[in-house]
Parts: sequence; structure tokens; C-alpha cells
Amino acid sequence: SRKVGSKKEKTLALIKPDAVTKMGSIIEAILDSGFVISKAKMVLLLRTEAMDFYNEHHSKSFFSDLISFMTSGPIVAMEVVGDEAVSSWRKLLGPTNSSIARSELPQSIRARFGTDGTKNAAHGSDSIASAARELEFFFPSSGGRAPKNTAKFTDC
Ligand code: RTP
Ligand code: MG
Repeated sequence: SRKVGSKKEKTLALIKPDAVTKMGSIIEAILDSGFVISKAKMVLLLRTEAMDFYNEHHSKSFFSDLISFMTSGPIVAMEVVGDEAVSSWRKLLGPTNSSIARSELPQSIRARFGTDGTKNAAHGSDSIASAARELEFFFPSSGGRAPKNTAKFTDC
């Protein structure tokens, strides 16, 4: 049963291209932490889709590196459900930069499976509103535009 006062939420988790080979261990960590994975799929993002997904960062210095990284290979998109899932999943992820995560939160996902400030293994929505938008992006409720490029991984 759920903790009194806690709120069941949905969030979007992504396993980024650098960590897809470690998806078994990452999924194990998600489930061991008590989350439920209610949807999952592998996707190869187009550049236009990655730019749309990370639109909030379009003027940042790291934007082009981020888009190249996120389109460098398949990713795993998951709908993750649990008590306060948005903040709980971000907490399990650890600091954005995997090098910093290794010194500050060594048991975190980014510490264990990421590399640096760009290649950091996984993503989590940063608010309830972001989670709603990002889940709709990957798992549209009705006919909307979604990344359709779920095959041909061997082409990249
Ligand atoms: P995310 O959105 O992927 O869950 O990561 P986050 O909230 O912790 O970090 P955010 O500021 O939203 O940055 C998005 C992603 O951009 C890459 N990044 N690179 N080289 C850099 O300085 C830098 N800063 C951010 C990372 O892949 C980061 O997760
Ligand atoms: Mg973010």
C-alpha cells in the first residue's frame, strides 16, 4: 500500500544511446526501487524529433552535441509509475553530469552507467507538466505524431 500523503505519478524515463547495452541493469534498478514500468519501446530518434523533444535547450551551448548524441543510436522510452515518480526517478538518476554523480551519489543510475556531462545514461522528466508532454511525445494517446522509426536499428 502507498505511503500516506504520497501521490502516484507517471513520468518519462529514457535510456540514452550510451546505456542501451546496459538496459538490463537499468531496468533492474528501476524495478528494485519499486517503480512499475507500464509502457516501453525502442526508438531511433530523427534529428527533428530530438530537437523538438529538447526544445527548451535550443539556445544552450551544448544543444548540438546533445542532439548528435541523442540521435547516435536507439534509445529506450518508458512510462514509469510510482509514488511521486517525477521527483523519485530524478533522484534515482542522480546529478546530470555522470562524473559529478560518481562523487556525489555513487549508487545513482548516472554514476553507475553514464560517462560524462553529455553521455549520462538516462533521462527523467523534470516536472508533472514536462512528464505529461514527454509521455504524449513518445506514447501519444490519439493518433498524434510519435517517433515511428522503431525498426532498422542495424542501419545506424
Ligand atoms: P535530462 O533532461 O536528459 O533528464 O537531464 P537533466 O534534466 O538532468 O539536464 P538538462 O539540463 O535538462 O540537460 C539535458 C541534457 O543535455 C546534456 N547536457 N550536456 N555538456 C553539457 O554541459 C551538458 N549539459 C547538459 C545532458 O545529456 C543532459 O542530460
Ligand atoms: Mg532536463
